[in-house]
Amino acid sequence: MIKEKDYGILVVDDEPTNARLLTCMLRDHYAVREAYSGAEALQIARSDDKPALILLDVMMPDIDGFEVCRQLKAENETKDITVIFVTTLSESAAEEIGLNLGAVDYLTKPVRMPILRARVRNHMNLRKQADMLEALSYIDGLTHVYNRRRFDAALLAEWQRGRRLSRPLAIVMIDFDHFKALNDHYGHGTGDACLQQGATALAASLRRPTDLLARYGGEEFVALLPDTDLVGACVMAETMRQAIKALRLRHEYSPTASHVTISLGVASMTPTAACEAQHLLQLADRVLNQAKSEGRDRIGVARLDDAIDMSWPI
Ligand code: GH3
Ligand code: MG
Repeated sequence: MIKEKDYGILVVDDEPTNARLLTCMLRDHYAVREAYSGAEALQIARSDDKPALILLDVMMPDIDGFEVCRQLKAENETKDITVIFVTTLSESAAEEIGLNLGAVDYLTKPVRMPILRARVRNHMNLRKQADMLEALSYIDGLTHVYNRRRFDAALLAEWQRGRRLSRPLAIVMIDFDHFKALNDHYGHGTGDACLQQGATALAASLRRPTDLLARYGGEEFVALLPDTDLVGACVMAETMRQAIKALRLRHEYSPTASHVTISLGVASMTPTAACEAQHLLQLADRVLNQAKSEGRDRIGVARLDDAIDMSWPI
């Protein structure tokens, strides 16, 4: 989720008095920080507490503003930070260089407060709209949990993180049982409502802020659980199974139970260079299918042997 505090400003100028002046013009509306060199600006921009927008002086003794901007735009973590150049240089050549490097705007000193505030406000609004659109593009329209696109990106990121830190990563695949029969007998609207309530209950079962629930497709969902071993993931899977059961959604046409149930597949492994994230997913999918064939409304658990088998094509 995007928080208002994520929209801070960094003012960069080797002359502290200049930086102070801009800070004073903006601090009533934004959280403003200052940096007095290119190196310091890059360090703050690369930190966990990065600014949303940088007001960047061009002429600085060590790393100049153009170079700071070039580095910011070249790195994935910092490329989305909005950069506005502030300089005494008024030649169009300098402005052109700045804009071509990826800055969105260019202000010349002396900066007038109403102009500065208006430009910053406009660029912040654009930034917020872009962030909101991006966030929406990761949400499933029917159930409002994350979609497959978000899951795929998160799986890759968590796989790499797990590999770096040698921490286990778990996946729980979740599939509603006899869902076609539910649609056929109660109608698609009831099916949709069931998926909505089910997704909400599944998402509420997750405890850690790093856990993620996504709709994988149709009536299939997936939970991504970083830093979670097989035992921990099984506990989560059972919590989710019980949460769906507790909804008591009527399903008289299910051969498994009189209410809606789910089957789950659980897999966990510590990522290594020899293996890809897709293997973990296939492993969870495989044991989910086992749970289905063994009677549904149950949890399939991947054994270590299954993980070894995965080195062979399936
Ligand atoms: P199993 O227990 O083996 O999983 O049986 P199933 O009937 O759940 O599985 P199957 O793959 O045969 O059918 C899945 C059904 O889920 C068919 C499809 O129409 C329904 N479905 C998929 N997405 C949606 C949706 O967004 N809304 C509704 N109402 N139904 C959906
Ligand atoms: Mg199903």
